Amino acid sequence: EYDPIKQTIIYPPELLINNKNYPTDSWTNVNPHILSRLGQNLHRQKNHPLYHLTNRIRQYFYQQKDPRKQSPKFSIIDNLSPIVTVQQNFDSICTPNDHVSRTKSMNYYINKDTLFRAHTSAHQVDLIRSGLNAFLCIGDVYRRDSIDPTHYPIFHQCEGVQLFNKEELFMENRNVRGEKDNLQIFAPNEYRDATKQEGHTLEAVKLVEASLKQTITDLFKTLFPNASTLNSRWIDATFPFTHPSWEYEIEIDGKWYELLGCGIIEQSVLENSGLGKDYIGWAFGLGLERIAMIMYGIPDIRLFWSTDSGFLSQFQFEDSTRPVQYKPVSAYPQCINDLSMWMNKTRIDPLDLYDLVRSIGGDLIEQVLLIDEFYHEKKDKHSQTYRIIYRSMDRTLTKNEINMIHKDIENHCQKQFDVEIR
Ligand code: FA5
Ligand code: MG
Repeated sequence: EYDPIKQTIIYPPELLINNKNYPTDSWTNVNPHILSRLGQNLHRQKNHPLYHLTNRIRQYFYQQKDPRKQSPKFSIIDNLSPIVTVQQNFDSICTPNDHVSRTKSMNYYINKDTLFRAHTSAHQVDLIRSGLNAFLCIGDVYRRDSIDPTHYPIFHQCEGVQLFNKEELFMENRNVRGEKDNLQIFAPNEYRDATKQEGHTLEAVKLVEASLKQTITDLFKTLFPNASTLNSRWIDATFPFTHPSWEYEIEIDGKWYELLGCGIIEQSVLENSGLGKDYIGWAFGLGLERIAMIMYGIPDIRLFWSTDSGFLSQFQFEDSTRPVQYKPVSAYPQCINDLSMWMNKTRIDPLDLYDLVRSIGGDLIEQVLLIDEFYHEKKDKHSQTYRIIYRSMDRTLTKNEINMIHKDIENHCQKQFDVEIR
Protein backbone atom coordinates (compact mmCIF):
# COMPACT_ATOMS: atom_id res chain seq x y z
CA GLU A 1 0.00 0.00 0.00
CA TYR A 2 1.29 3.46 -0.95
CA ASP A 3 0.72 6.57 1.19
CA PRO A 4 0.52 9.51 -1.27
CA ILE A 5 1.06 12.12 1.45
CA LYS A 6 4.12 10.64 3.08
CA GLN A 7 5.11 9.10 -0.27
CA THR A 8 6.02 5.90 1.47
CA ILE A 9 4.84 2.34 1.31
CA ILE A 10 2.71 1.28 4.29
CA TYR A 11 3.79 -2.20 5.27
CA PRO A 12 1.70 -4.83 7.02
CA PRO A 13 3.08 -6.00 10.41
CA GLU A 14 4.65 -9.00 8.69
CA LEU A 15 5.97 -9.68 5.19
CA LEU A 16 5.76 -13.17 3.75
CA ILE A 17 8.83 -13.74 1.57
CA ASN A 18 9.79 -17.18 0.22
CA ASN A 19 7.40 -18.88 2.66
CA LYS A 20 8.86 -17.11 5.66
CA ASN A 21 7.28 -14.37 7.75
CA TYR A 22 9.41 -11.37 8.61
CA PRO A 23 8.20 -8.71 11.06
CA THR A 24 8.41 -5.22 9.56
CA ASP A 25 9.72 -2.15 11.39
CA SER A 26 11.01 1.35 10.73
CA TRP A 27 13.88 -0.11 8.68
CA THR A 28 11.62 -1.92 6.22
CA ASN A 29 12.09 -0.45 2.74
CA VAL A 30 11.83 -3.35 0.27
CA ASN A 31 9.51 -2.66 -2.63
CA PRO A 32 7.26 -4.78 -4.86
CA HIS A 33 9.63 -4.45 -7.83
CA ILE A 34 12.46 -6.03 -5.87
CA LEU A 35 10.24 -8.74 -4.41
CA SER A 36 8.89 -9.60 -7.86
CA ARG A 37 12.39 -10.33 -9.09
CA LEU A 38 13.20 -12.78 -6.31
CA GLY A 39 14.19 -16.29 -7.23
CA GLN A 40 14.87 -15.62 -10.89
CA ASN A 41 18.51 -16.66 -10.53
CA LEU A 42 19.58 -15.30 -13.90
CA HIS A 43 23.06 -16.74 -13.37
CA ARG A 44 21.57 -20.24 -13.30
CA GLN A 45 19.11 -19.73 -16.16
CA LYS A 46 20.34 -21.80 -19.08
CA ASN A 47 21.44 -19.75 -22.11
CA HIS A 48 21.34 -16.44 -20.26
CA PRO A 49 24.44 -14.27 -20.83
CA LEU A 50 25.17 -14.35 -17.08
CA TYR A 51 24.95 -18.15 -17.20
CA HIS A 52 27.52 -18.29 -20.00
CA LEU A 53 29.78 -15.83 -18.20
CA THR A 54 29.66 -17.74 -14.90
CA ASN A 55 30.34 -20.96 -16.81
CA ARG A 56 33.49 -19.42 -18.19
CA ILE A 57 34.58 -18.18 -14.79
CA ARG A 58 33.89 -21.67 -13.37
CA GLN A 59 35.93 -23.29 -16.13
CA TYR A 60 38.89 -21.00 -15.45
CA PHE A 61 38.89 -21.78 -11.72
CA TYR A 62 38.13 -25.44 -12.25
CA GLN A 63 41.45 -25.86 -14.07
CA GLN A 64 43.35 -24.86 -10.94
CA LYS A 65 44.16 -28.05 -9.07
CA ASP A 66 45.17 -28.58 -5.51
CA PRO A 67 48.80 -29.83 -5.94
CA ARG A 68 48.47 -32.55 -3.30
CA LYS A 69 45.00 -33.85 -4.03
CA GLN A 70 44.89 -33.19 -7.82
CA SER A 71 41.28 -32.12 -7.34
CA PRO A 72 39.98 -28.65 -8.19
CA LYS A 73 41.19 -26.11 -5.66
CA PHE A 74 38.07 -23.91 -5.72
CA SER A 75 34.60 -24.89 -4.54
CA ILE A 76 31.77 -23.07 -6.29
CA ILE A 77 28.61 -22.04 -4.43
CA ASP A 78 25.82 -20.39 -6.43
CA ASN A 79 22.60 -21.10 -4.56
CA LEU A 80 22.67 -19.24 -1.24
CA SER A 81 19.57 -17.23 -0.36
CA PRO A 82 19.98 -13.48 -0.97
CA ILE A 83 18.17 -12.78 2.31
CA VAL A 84 20.90 -12.36 4.92
CA THR A 85 21.33 -10.88 8.38
CA VAL A 86 22.92 -7.54 9.17
CA GLN A 87 25.48 -9.65 11.01
CA GLN A 88 26.41 -11.48 7.79
CA ASN A 89 26.34 -8.52 5.43
CA PHE A 90 28.19 -6.06 7.67
CA ASP A 91 29.30 -7.20 11.15
CA SER A 92 30.96 -10.48 10.15
CA ILE A 93 33.24 -8.65 7.73
CA CYS A 94 34.10 -5.88 10.18
CA THR A 95 32.06 -3.02 8.71
CA PRO A 96 32.05 -0.26 11.36
CA ASN A 97 28.68 0.52 12.98
CA ASP A 98 28.55 4.01 11.51
CA HIS A 99 29.71 3.03 8.00
CA VAL A 100 27.63 4.63 5.17
CA SER A 101 27.23 1.29 3.41
CA ARG A 102 24.81 0.23 6.20
CA THR A 103 22.29 3.01 5.67
CA LYS A 104 18.67 2.54 4.70
CA SER A 105 19.21 4.79 1.74
CA MET A 106 21.70 2.33 0.20
CA ASN A 107 20.11 -1.04 0.98
CA TYR A 108 16.87 -2.97 0.81
CA TYR A 109 16.02 -3.88 4.39
CA ILE A 110 13.28 -6.34 5.33
CA ASN A 111 13.66 -5.17 8.94
CA LYS A 112 16.43 -3.87 11.18
CA ASP A 113 18.14 -7.28 11.35
CA THR A 114 17.49 -8.64 7.86
CA LEU A 115 18.21 -7.37 4.37
CA PHE A 116 18.78 -8.39 0.79
CA ARG A 117 22.52 -8.91 0.57
CA ALA A 118 24.34 -5.89 -0.82
CA HIS A 119 27.29 -8.04 -1.89
CA THR A 120 28.38 -11.66 -1.97
CA SER A 121 30.97 -10.77 0.69
CA ALA A 122 28.09 -11.41 3.13
CA HIS A 123 28.91 -15.13 2.87
CA GLN A 124 32.70 -14.99 3.28
CA VAL A 125 32.82 -15.82 6.96
CA ASP A 126 30.18 -18.58 6.85
CA LEU A 127 31.89 -20.30 3.93
CA ILE A 128 35.36 -20.09 5.48
CA ARG A 129 33.94 -21.34 8.76
CA SER A 130 32.38 -24.30 6.93
CA GLY A 131 35.90 -25.42 6.03
CA LEU A 132 36.52 -23.95 2.57
CA ASN A 133 39.97 -22.48 1.87
CA ALA A 134 39.31 -21.53 -1.74
CA PHE A 135 35.89 -20.80 -3.19
CA LEU A 136 33.70 -18.77 -5.50
CA CYS A 137 30.30 -17.55 -4.35
CA ILE A 138 27.96 -16.37 -7.10
CA GLY A 139 24.61 -14.65 -6.60
CA ASP A 140 22.22 -11.76 -7.02
CA VAL A 141 22.86 -8.65 -4.90
CA TYR A 142 20.58 -5.71 -4.14
CA ARG A 143 21.34 -2.01 -3.81
CA ARG A 144 19.57 1.28 -3.88
CA ASP A 145 21.78 3.00 -6.39
CA SER A 146 21.72 5.52 -9.22
CA ILE A 147 19.73 4.62 -12.34
CA ASP A 148 21.66 4.59 -15.59
CA PRO A 149 22.67 2.12 -18.31
CA THR A 150 25.29 0.50 -16.05
CA HIS A 151 23.46 0.53 -12.69
CA TYR A 152 20.45 -1.53 -11.71
CA PRO A 153 19.03 -2.21 -8.20
CA ILE A 154 19.67 -5.94 -8.63
CA PHE A 155 22.87 -7.18 -10.15
CA HIS A 156 25.13 -10.19 -9.79
CA GLN A 157 28.48 -10.71 -8.18
CA CYS A 158 31.06 -13.44 -8.02
CA GLU A 159 33.06 -13.50 -4.82
CA GLY A 160 36.42 -15.26 -4.85
CA VAL A 161 38.45 -16.19 -1.78
CA GLN A 162 41.72 -18.04 -1.39
CA LEU A 163 43.50 -18.69 1.90
CA PHE A 164 47.11 -19.78 2.43
CA ASN A 165 48.87 -21.24 5.41
CA LYS A 166 52.64 -20.98 5.79
CA GLU A 167 53.41 -24.14 3.79
CA GLU A 168 51.14 -23.20 0.93
CA LEU A 169 52.37 -19.64 0.73
CA PHE A 170 56.10 -20.26 0.89
CA MET A 171 56.11 -23.68 -0.80
CA GLU A 172 58.48 -22.64 -3.58
CA ASN A 173 60.87 -20.62 -1.51
CA ARG A 174 64.18 -22.25 -0.71
CA ASN A 175 67.54 -20.72 0.12
CA VAL A 176 70.82 -21.38 -1.80
CA ARG A 177 71.50 -24.56 0.14
CA GLY A 178 68.09 -25.93 -0.95
CA GLU A 179 66.69 -25.54 2.53
CA LYS A 180 63.31 -24.03 3.15
CA ASP A 181 63.55 -20.40 4.13
CA ASN A 182 62.21 -19.64 7.54
CA LEU A 183 59.63 -17.21 6.16
CA GLN A 184 56.66 -16.23 8.30
CA ILE A 185 53.16 -14.89 7.66
CA PHE A 186 52.91 -13.17 11.01
CA ALA A 187 55.34 -11.11 13.02
CA PRO A 188 54.74 -9.38 16.35
CA ASN A 189 55.22 -5.65 16.60
CA GLU A 190 54.56 -5.07 12.95
CA TYR A 191 52.91 -1.83 11.87
CA ARG A 192 49.96 -1.02 9.57
CA ASP A 193 50.65 1.26 6.61
CA ALA A 194 49.47 1.63 3.02
CA THR A 195 51.11 -1.65 1.98
CA LYS A 196 50.02 -4.01 4.77
CA GLN A 197 48.11 -4.75 7.96
CA GLU A 198 49.72 -4.79 11.40
CA GLY A 199 50.88 -8.32 12.25
CA HIS A 200 51.55 -9.37 8.63
CA THR A 201 55.07 -9.63 7.24
CA LEU A 202 55.66 -7.71 4.01
CA GLU A 203 56.89 -10.84 2.21
CA ALA A 204 53.68 -12.73 3.00
CA VAL A 205 51.52 -9.81 1.87
CA LYS A 206 53.45 -9.38 -1.38
CA LEU A 207 53.07 -13.06 -2.28
CA VAL A 208 49.32 -12.99 -1.59
CA GLU A 209 48.97 -9.75 -3.57
CA ALA A 210 50.84 -11.30 -6.51
CA SER A 211 48.61 -14.39 -6.41
CA LEU A 212 45.48 -12.21 -6.33
CA LYS A 213 46.50 -9.93 -9.19
CA GLN A 214 47.81 -12.83 -11.29
CA THR A 215 44.56 -14.74 -10.79
CA ILE A 216 42.49 -11.75 -11.87
CA THR A 217 44.59 -10.72 -14.87
CA ASP A 218 44.72 -14.34 -16.09
CA LEU A 219 40.96 -14.62 -15.71
CA PHE A 220 40.43 -11.56 -17.90
CA LYS A 221 42.92 -12.90 -20.45
CA THR A 222 40.69 -15.94 -20.85
CA LEU A 223 37.45 -13.91 -20.86
CA PHE A 224 38.55 -11.23 -23.33
CA PRO A 225 40.39 -12.63 -26.35
CA ASN A 226 41.63 -9.12 -27.11
CA ALA A 227 42.84 -8.60 -23.52
CA SER A 228 46.39 -7.82 -24.63
CA THR A 229 45.13 -4.83 -26.61
CA LEU A 230 43.01 -3.48 -23.72
CA ASN A 231 44.42 -1.03 -21.22
CA SER A 232 43.84 -2.03 -17.62
CA ARG A 233 44.86 -0.58 -14.28
CA TRP A 234 44.82 -1.21 -10.53
CA ILE A 235 43.39 1.63 -8.44
CA ASP A 236 44.00 1.86 -4.70
CA ALA A 237 40.69 1.41 -2.89
CA THR A 238 39.30 0.94 0.61
CA PHE A 239 36.94 -1.71 1.93
CA PRO A 240 36.31 -2.44 5.62
CA PHE A 241 37.09 -6.13 5.02
CA THR A 242 40.37 -5.93 3.06
CA HIS A 243 43.66 -4.07 3.36
CA PRO A 244 45.37 -3.17 1.16
CA SER A 245 42.53 -2.99 -1.38
CA TRP A 246 42.28 -2.35 -5.10
CA GLU A 247 39.80 -1.92 -7.90
CA TYR A 248 40.54 -3.26 -11.36
CA GLU A 249 39.50 -1.20 -14.35
CA ILE A 250 39.70 -1.65 -18.09
CA GLU A 251 39.51 0.96 -20.81
CA ILE A 252 37.01 0.65 -23.65
CA ASP A 253 36.71 3.42 -26.23
CA GLY A 254 38.43 5.91 -23.95
CA LYS A 255 36.19 5.16 -20.94
CA TRP A 256 37.36 3.30 -17.81
CA TYR A 257 35.08 0.60 -16.37
CA GLU A 258 35.39 -0.70 -12.81
CA LEU A 259 35.04 -4.48 -12.92
CA LEU A 260 35.81 -5.55 -9.38
CA GLY A 261 37.00 -4.73 -5.88
CA CYS A 262 39.57 -6.87 -4.09
CA GLY A 263 42.30 -7.03 -1.47
CA ILE A 264 44.09 -8.85 1.30
CA ILE A 265 41.45 -10.08 3.75
CA GLU A 266 41.45 -8.22 7.08
CA GLN A 267 42.89 -10.59 9.65
CA SER A 268 39.97 -9.79 11.97
CA VAL A 269 37.61 -11.25 9.33
CA LEU A 270 39.62 -14.48 9.39
CA GLU A 271 39.50 -14.37 13.19
CA ASN A 272 35.70 -14.23 12.95
CA SER A 273 35.96 -17.35 10.79
CA GLY A 274 38.13 -19.19 13.30
CA LEU A 275 41.24 -19.25 11.07
CA GLY A 276 42.95 -16.02 12.11
CA LYS A 277 45.97 -17.70 13.67
CA ASP A 278 47.36 -19.67 10.71
CA TYR A 279 46.00 -18.24 7.49
CA ILE A 280 46.31 -15.17 5.28
CA GLY A 281 44.18 -14.70 2.18
CA TRP A 282 42.83 -12.64 -0.66
CA ALA A 283 39.26 -11.89 -1.72
CA PHE A 284 37.65 -10.26 -4.72
CA GLY A 285 34.11 -9.34 -5.79
CA LEU A 286 33.40 -9.20 -9.53
CA GLY A 287 30.45 -7.27 -10.97
CA LEU A 288 29.10 -9.81 -13.46
CA GLU A 289 26.85 -7.52 -15.53
CA ARG A 290 29.72 -5.09 -16.11
CA ILE A 291 31.90 -7.88 -17.45
CA ALA A 292 29.12 -9.42 -19.56
CA MET A 293 28.26 -6.01 -21.05
CA ILE A 294 31.82 -5.62 -22.27
CA MET A 295 32.25 -9.25 -23.33
CA TYR A 296 29.05 -9.37 -25.38
CA GLY A 297 28.64 -5.69 -26.24
CA ILE A 298 25.34 -5.42 -24.30
CA PRO A 299 24.59 -1.66 -24.12
CA ASP A 300 22.10 -1.48 -21.23
CA ILE A 301 21.99 -3.37 -17.93
CA ARG A 302 18.17 -3.65 -18.08
CA LEU A 303 18.53 -6.05 -20.99
CA PHE A 304 19.68 -8.80 -18.60
CA TRP A 305 16.08 -8.93 -17.34
CA SER A 306 14.58 -8.99 -20.80
CA THR A 307 12.24 -11.85 -21.62
CA ASP A 308 12.20 -10.68 -25.23
CA SER A 309 13.19 -13.53 -27.48
CA GLY A 310 15.07 -11.09 -29.71
CA PHE A 311 17.50 -10.71 -26.80
CA LEU A 312 17.50 -14.22 -25.35
CA SER A 313 17.79 -16.04 -28.67
CA GLN A 314 21.20 -14.46 -29.21
CA PHE A 315 22.48 -16.49 -26.25
CA GLN A 316 20.92 -19.85 -27.18
CA PHE A 317 24.00 -22.06 -27.47
CA GLU A 318 25.65 -24.87 -25.55
CA ASP A 319 29.31 -23.88 -25.71
CA SER A 320 29.75 -20.97 -23.29
CA THR A 321 33.15 -20.10 -24.77
CA ARG A 322 31.50 -19.08 -28.04
CA PRO A 323 32.33 -15.44 -28.85
CA VAL A 324 29.11 -13.47 -29.37
CA GLN A 325 28.50 -9.85 -30.14
CA TYR A 326 25.01 -8.74 -29.22
CA LYS A 327 22.97 -7.12 -32.00
CA PRO A 328 20.50 -4.53 -30.72
CA VAL A 329 16.85 -5.43 -31.06
CA SER A 330 14.24 -2.85 -31.86
CA ALA A 331 12.53 -0.87 -29.13
CA TYR A 332 9.13 -1.49 -30.73
CA PRO A 333 6.96 -4.34 -29.44
CA GLN A 334 7.02 -7.87 -30.79
CA CYS A 335 3.93 -9.54 -32.13
CA ILE A 336 3.74 -13.30 -32.10
CA ASN A 337 1.63 -15.46 -34.44
CA ASP A 338 1.78 -19.24 -34.76
CA LEU A 339 1.43 -21.19 -37.99
CA SER A 340 0.32 -24.86 -37.76
CA MET A 341 0.08 -27.15 -40.75
CA TRP A 342 -0.70 -30.71 -41.80
CA MET A 343 1.53 -31.80 -44.64
CA ASN A 344 -0.32 -33.82 -47.28
CA LYS A 345 2.81 -35.48 -48.62
CA THR A 346 6.35 -34.82 -47.53
CA ARG A 347 7.61 -33.04 -44.48
CA ILE A 348 8.60 -29.40 -45.04
CA ASP A 349 12.27 -28.63 -44.62
CA PRO A 350 12.23 -25.76 -42.08
CA LEU A 351 14.87 -23.93 -44.10
CA ASP A 352 12.44 -23.74 -47.04
CA LEU A 353 9.74 -22.38 -44.77
CA TYR A 354 12.12 -19.74 -43.35
CA ASP A 355 12.87 -18.58 -46.88
CA LEU A 356 9.23 -18.30 -47.76
CA VAL A 357 8.38 -16.37 -44.58
CA ARG A 358 11.29 -14.03 -45.07
CA SER A 359 10.40 -13.40 -48.72
CA ILE A 360 6.89 -12.34 -47.75
CA GLY A 361 7.43 -10.63 -44.39
CA GLY A 362 10.80 -9.06 -45.17
CA ASP A 363 12.42 -7.15 -42.31
CA LEU A 364 9.24 -7.25 -40.28
CA ILE A 365 10.15 -10.84 -39.42
CA GLU A 366 12.39 -10.95 -36.39
CA GLN A 367 12.42 -14.66 -35.80
CA VAL A 368 10.87 -17.94 -36.91
CA LEU A 369 10.98 -20.96 -34.63
CA LEU A 370 9.86 -24.51 -35.31
CA ILE A 371 8.15 -25.07 -31.96
CA ASP A 372 6.35 -28.37 -32.55
CA GLU A 373 6.60 -31.28 -34.96
CA PHE A 374 5.11 -34.75 -35.01
CA TYR A 375 3.94 -37.52 -37.31
CA HIS A 376 0.33 -38.73 -37.04
CA GLU A 377 0.15 -42.50 -37.70
CA LYS A 378 -3.55 -42.80 -38.56
CA LYS A 379 -3.67 -39.74 -40.76
CA ASP A 380 -0.24 -40.63 -42.20
CA LYS A 381 0.63 -36.96 -42.07
CA HIS A 382 3.34 -34.74 -40.66
CA SER A 383 2.44 -31.75 -38.58
CA GLN A 384 4.57 -28.71 -37.90
CA THR A 385 3.98 -25.54 -35.91
CA TYR A 386 6.08 -22.47 -36.46
CA ARG A 387 6.13 -19.42 -34.23
CA ILE A 388 6.59 -16.27 -36.28
CA ILE A 389 7.76 -13.22 -34.38
CA TYR A 390 7.04 -9.93 -36.11
CA ARG A 391 8.65 -6.65 -35.21
CA SER A 392 9.57 -3.49 -37.02
CA MET A 393 12.85 -1.72 -36.35
CA ASP A 394 11.21 1.69 -36.70
CA ARG A 395 7.52 1.64 -35.79
CA THR A 396 4.79 -0.19 -33.88
CA LEU A 397 3.00 -2.62 -36.17
CA THR A 398 -0.79 -2.81 -36.04
CA LYS A 399 -2.49 -6.13 -35.35
CA ASN A 400 -4.32 -5.78 -38.66
CA GLU A 401 -1.17 -5.24 -40.66
CA ILE A 402 0.39 -8.35 -39.13
CA ASN A 403 -2.71 -10.47 -39.69
CA MET A 404 -2.57 -9.58 -43.38
CA ILE A 405 1.05 -10.60 -43.71
CA HIS A 406 0.39 -13.76 -41.73
CA LYS A 407 -2.56 -14.65 -43.96
CA ASP A 408 -0.38 -14.06 -46.99
CA ILE A 409 2.23 -16.45 -45.60
CA GLU A 410 -0.46 -19.10 -45.00
CA ASN A 411 -1.74 -18.77 -48.59
CA HIS A 412 1.73 -19.09 -50.05
CA CYS A 413 2.42 -22.15 -47.88
CA GLN A 414 -0.69 -23.87 -49.20
CA LYS A 415 0.37 -23.20 -52.78
CA GLN A 416 4.05 -23.97 -52.42
CA PHE A 417 4.03 -26.96 -50.04
CA ASP A 418 0.65 -28.73 -50.39
CA VAL A 419 -0.39 -28.29 -46.78
CA GLU A 420 -3.56 -27.73 -44.78
CA ILE A 421 -3.43 -24.84 -42.36
CA ARG A 422 -4.78 -25.99 -38.98
C1 FA5 B 1 31.88 -4.73 -3.28
O1 FA5 B 1 30.72 -5.08 -3.38
C2 FA5 B 1 32.86 -5.55 -2.45
N1 FA5 B 1 32.13 -6.52 -1.69
C3 FA5 B 1 33.87 -6.20 -3.40
C4 FA5 B 1 34.99 -6.86 -2.67
C5 FA5 B 1 34.94 -8.22 -2.39
C6 FA5 B 1 36.09 -6.11 -2.26
C7 FA5 B 1 35.98 -8.83 -1.70
C8 FA5 B 1 37.13 -6.71 -1.57
C9 FA5 B 1 37.07 -8.09 -1.30
P1 FA5 B 1 31.68 -2.72 -4.95
O2 FA5 B 1 30.55 -2.07 -4.26
O3 FA5 B 1 32.71 -1.85 -5.55
O4 FA5 B 1 32.46 -3.70 -3.94
O5 FA5 B 1 31.09 -3.68 -6.06
C10 FA5 B 1 31.89 -4.62 -6.75
C11 FA5 B 1 31.59 -4.57 -8.24
O6 FA5 B 1 30.20 -4.73 -8.47
C12 FA5 B 1 31.92 -3.24 -8.87
O7 FA5 B 1 33.27 -3.19 -9.23
C13 FA5 B 1 31.02 -3.23 -10.10
O8 FA5 B 1 31.59 -4.01 -11.13
C14 FA5 B 1 29.80 -3.95 -9.60
N2 FA5 B 1 28.71 -3.02 -9.23
C15 FA5 B 1 28.64 -2.22 -8.13
N3 FA5 B 1 27.46 -1.54 -8.10
C16 FA5 B 1 26.76 -1.93 -9.19
C17 FA5 B 1 25.44 -1.64 -9.73
N4 FA5 B 1 24.59 -0.83 -9.10
N5 FA5 B 1 25.06 -2.22 -10.89
C18 FA5 B 1 25.89 -3.08 -11.51
N6 FA5 B 1 27.11 -3.42 -11.07
C19 FA5 B 1 27.56 -2.87 -9.92
MG1 MG C 1 33.32 -0.06 -6.18
